[in-house]
Amino acid sequence: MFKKVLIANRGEIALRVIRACRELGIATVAVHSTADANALHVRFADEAVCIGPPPSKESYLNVPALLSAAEITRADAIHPGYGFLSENAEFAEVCAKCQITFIGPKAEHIRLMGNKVRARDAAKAAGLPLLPGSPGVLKSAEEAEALAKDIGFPVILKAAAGGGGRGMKIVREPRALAQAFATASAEAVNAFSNGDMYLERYVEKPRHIEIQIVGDVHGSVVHLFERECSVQRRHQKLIEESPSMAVSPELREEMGRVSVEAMKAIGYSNLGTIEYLMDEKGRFYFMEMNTRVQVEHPVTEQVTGVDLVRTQLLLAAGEKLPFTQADLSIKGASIECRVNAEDPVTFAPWPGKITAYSPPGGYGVRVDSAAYENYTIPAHYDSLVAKLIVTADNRDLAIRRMQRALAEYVVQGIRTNIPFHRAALQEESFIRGEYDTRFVERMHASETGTQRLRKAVEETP
Ligand code: MV4
Repeated sequence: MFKKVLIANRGEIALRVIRACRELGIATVAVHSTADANALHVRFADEAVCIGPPPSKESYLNVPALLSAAEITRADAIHPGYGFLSENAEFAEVCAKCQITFIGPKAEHIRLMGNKVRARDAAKAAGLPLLPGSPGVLKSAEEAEALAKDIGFPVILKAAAGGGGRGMKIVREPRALAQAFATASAEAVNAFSNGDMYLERYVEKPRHIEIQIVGDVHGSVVHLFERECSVQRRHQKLIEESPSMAVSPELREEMGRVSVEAMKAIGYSNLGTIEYLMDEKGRFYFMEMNTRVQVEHPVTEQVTGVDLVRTQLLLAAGEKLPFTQADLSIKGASIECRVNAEDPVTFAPWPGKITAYSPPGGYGVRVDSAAYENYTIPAHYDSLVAKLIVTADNRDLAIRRMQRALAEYVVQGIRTNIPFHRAALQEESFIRGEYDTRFVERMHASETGTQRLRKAVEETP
């Protein structure tokens, strides 16, 4: 096992990794920007190294500074968390060159999944279901037009280097396609220095369902069932849950089985998440794969009893999977609300000093956060204040427990989206489990939705 792990991240995920290391008897090194000198991850780690000024490019993304920090502290592994360098294949390679274990999958798989066209082709070859679309990269507007006529409209153009909602364009009629292709490709060159595009049939009201995968370096792979992440705004997830109301036991078995088979086929190891779009008929299609630990991993931990970050560390050290598929099942229901420092109505970021802080607790409540009273949330990074996770025997009780926990939560001095969550969890479509990726849009457009939101703002201290 590793003797010392450097955590190339900040905030709640840095704490999550530090805690897992401590339980394994592994020493930890925190790195931080000058803006994070008072951050909790710095205090929780055994050692801390300042790696640069506030902008991420000069600190948390600064590869030479990170490797120097690892070298001077004699760390033998780096955990990248999520975001930052977690899906950077070059970083994973340079770690290996420096004899430092990158805690994650092979660089080859990070690179493969980072290119959405190659990922799509690999998914198809590995037996995953795809929407009808272009094989490989689109070579011209004419090719796109011919394909779209076969597939039928609407279609969606996506950038090979995009992902997570960046570099996409929906096209609803044949005469709009050539222009859309030119614009989207030019935008992709601008944003990613890669104008490669592909095309798929567009699904109007999809659900976002993802399968958690875990593999060891000896070829064993299992799945840890699904998470539903359809409550999003501008591709930022707000509420995640496991299990999904849209997934029957039979569908769960099938989605899990094909996902595991695909990962075995490509020789994938460590944690991974296969994202699927689900249409109104419950058919599922490969969308993208994430090659990191995800923000929403706790809901899976809560219903399976598997510590995913501990498992990630064990697998990176070469250990065999400590469980088989037959050992795994879902117990109860878990929901996560992402508490962000933002206006609950407009979603405008609202960093600043937390003047009063009292998190909820009690049975079935978990708060993954790096916030504390008098802490100032810097404006340089994401707006996540806390992940509030509840677990219960069934989904109805989980929703009630979440409402109870949200009502207990005191965060003063900044604005948070706690009122948004209180209102969202009152939506009939959420309660029934009949929602899709347009949920937030619909809630904001409805009279009762906005009324509940206003009332929740008033009731939140
Ligand atoms: C789609 C789609 C509909 N049809 N692809 C958004 C994120 C990126 N991973 C892919 N995305 C989508 N791809 C086809 N063929 C709709 C979306 C989409 C979406 C997907 C998941 C969760 C929220 C979303 C919000 C808008 C669009």
